Amino acid sequence: MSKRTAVITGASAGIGEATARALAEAGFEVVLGARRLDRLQKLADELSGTAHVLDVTDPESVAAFAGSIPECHVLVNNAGGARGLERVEAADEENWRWMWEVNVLGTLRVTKALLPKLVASGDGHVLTVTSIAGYGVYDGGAGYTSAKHAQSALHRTLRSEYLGEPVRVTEIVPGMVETEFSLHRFEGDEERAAGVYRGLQPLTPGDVAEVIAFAATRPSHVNLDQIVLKPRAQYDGTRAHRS
Ligand code: NJP
Repeated sequence: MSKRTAVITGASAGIGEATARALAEAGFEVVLGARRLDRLQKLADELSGTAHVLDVTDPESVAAFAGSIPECHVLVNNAGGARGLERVEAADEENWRWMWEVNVLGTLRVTKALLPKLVASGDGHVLTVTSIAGYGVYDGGAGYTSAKHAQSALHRTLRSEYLGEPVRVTEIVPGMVETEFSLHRFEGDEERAAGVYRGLQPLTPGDVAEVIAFAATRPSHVNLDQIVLKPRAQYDGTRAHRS
């Protein structure tokens, strides 16, 4: 029997990279997308998968990416991130625009482009990595939390719209995970990024990837709608225990 194909966006780092490894380990043929092709190609070679450059903020790039994929059983919408931590009164519109483009419209574009192939597979599965920021708010976080709320709403609508189709829909809702996420959010400020995780043990990308692989390997009639995972020391986006 030929392998099932899993497409992972944002697979060049963090949760996406770990998910590519976990799904390859679980027996999927992996197709990786991100902007940094050098990192992606190295990982694809290691996993005997395929790498394609992908910028989810660019409709032409998404069309070319989807067009180069012959079949798709599992789609992991993982590409995303945050920029800045300004209060609303000081909001930077460019940061907001980027967060909405990458998290919301990026997820929309890739999902829309691959849905025909997911349905045609006869056993499709869309997993979207949203965030606990999609379920709460925090000071300075409105750009990111609003984008993650919207991404979550888009994803959950799909669950309802595809009832009766051979497509499962799973939302992965992580809390703090130590990746390049905070480094990008704070424009490469390593000290500030490290502060996010100080005094507690955050999740690793592998912790999240294991959960994604678990959801993707349930029998076809089992839909895990939503999985929330956080470090033990984190309550929500505003409260965590730090020693
Ligand atoms: O972040 P990071 P994570 N087109 O920065 C890619 C959510 N999350 O793994 O294009 C295509 O290590 C980028 O690749 P590249 C978060 O919102 C995280 O933590 O080469 N790809 C890289 O592979 C996001 O949705 C935390 O730069 C693009 C990847 O995205 C997901 O988890 C908590 C792209 C980002 O890797 C993965 O983030 C939470 C584009 N335009 C939710 N722009 C957390 N870490 O604490 C970026 O609740 N990428």
